[in-house]
Amino acid sequence: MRHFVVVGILVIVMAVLTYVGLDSAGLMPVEASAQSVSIDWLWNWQIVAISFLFALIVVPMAYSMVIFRRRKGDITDAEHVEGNTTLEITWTVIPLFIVLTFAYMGAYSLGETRRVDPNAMVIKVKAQQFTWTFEYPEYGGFFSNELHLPVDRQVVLKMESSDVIHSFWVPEFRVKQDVVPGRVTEYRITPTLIGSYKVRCAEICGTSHSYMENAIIVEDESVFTAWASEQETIMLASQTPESLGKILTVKNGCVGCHSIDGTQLTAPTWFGLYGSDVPLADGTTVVADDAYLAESILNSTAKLVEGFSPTTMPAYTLTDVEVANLIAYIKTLK
Ligand code: HEC
Ligand SMILES: [Cu+2]
Repeated sequence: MRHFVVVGILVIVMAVLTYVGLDSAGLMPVEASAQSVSIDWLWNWQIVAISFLFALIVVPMAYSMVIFRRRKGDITDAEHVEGNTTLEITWTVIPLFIVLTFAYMGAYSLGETRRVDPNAMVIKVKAQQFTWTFEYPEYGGFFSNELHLPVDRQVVLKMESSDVIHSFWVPEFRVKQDVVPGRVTEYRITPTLIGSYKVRCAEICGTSHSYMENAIIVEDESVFTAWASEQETIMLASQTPESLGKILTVKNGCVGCHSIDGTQLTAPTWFGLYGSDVPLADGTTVVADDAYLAESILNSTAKLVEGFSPTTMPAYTLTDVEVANLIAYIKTLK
């Protein structure tokens, strides 16, 4: 009996220590969405259960190894134990009850994260190798590579992929959703904390998968509206080839691979490209004039830039006018 009391106390102490240790390890980033509350609640109870089960196994094992070890010179057999029905029923029924409770809590939490707010703002998301593009239908359908969100308002992202499977993941929002070609998947989120976050792709989608990060900015409703209205105005006022070209580079995700300021991403930068001598993979050089740019945009593998892979640039279907606008925009980058 004394052993049971001692082990019982040690199990409780160990469980508490394990829980406090895991809890203070800071395994989770900040909680920045309404949906994360029920997920973190579930997670917390799982950590409680895990800490207790860990103590329940490790403490009696270590205790037995020390207290009931074979003494020097002891060559007798251990006491022979037949089955114990009460014990077996207990250790079947209690875990069954715990598992069912967690099943219920899981279902409840899932329901909470999917709770629909009829006033949710729709934002369309396009995932492509290797960037995200956001479209705001409520504001004239402008495109952005940054996801701006108003705080405390539910948004529903309608997500599509133009190539392979990607996965939309913002650790601070907790919820994660795959983006599958040929389907529209939904992601509901109510950001609750103003700040900057990052969406990252959580599905290995190709060589530059790790570059597939875009900024998320959660801001005050008024700041958001000002930003969105400004983007809408810019888009509506965009009539020059240069500005239309710029919009196309966002819409088509070109700027996920090509920088406009000289930074080296996964493709040659466009900064200072126009009129420069481009070294090609076959050892020759070519002057980046209109004809070369047009050819590179529509058929990027025709002349391969030295040091770059022929397969990474997607094949685009663009009209002649769109290509001309893109070139007009690239010309301005110097
Ligand atoms: C997935 C990454 C990716 C995307 C998206 C992408 N490109 Fe490219 N692009 C590349 C790579 C890699 C090269 C260099 C290899 C080659 O020449 O094909 C390149 C080459 C080019 C070149 C020739 C550049 C030079 O320095 O000579 C132009 C022009 C170009 N792309 C325009 C575009 C436009 C316009 C878009 C959007 C409509 C776009 N690209 C989208 C990866 C990309
Ligand atoms: Cu991806």
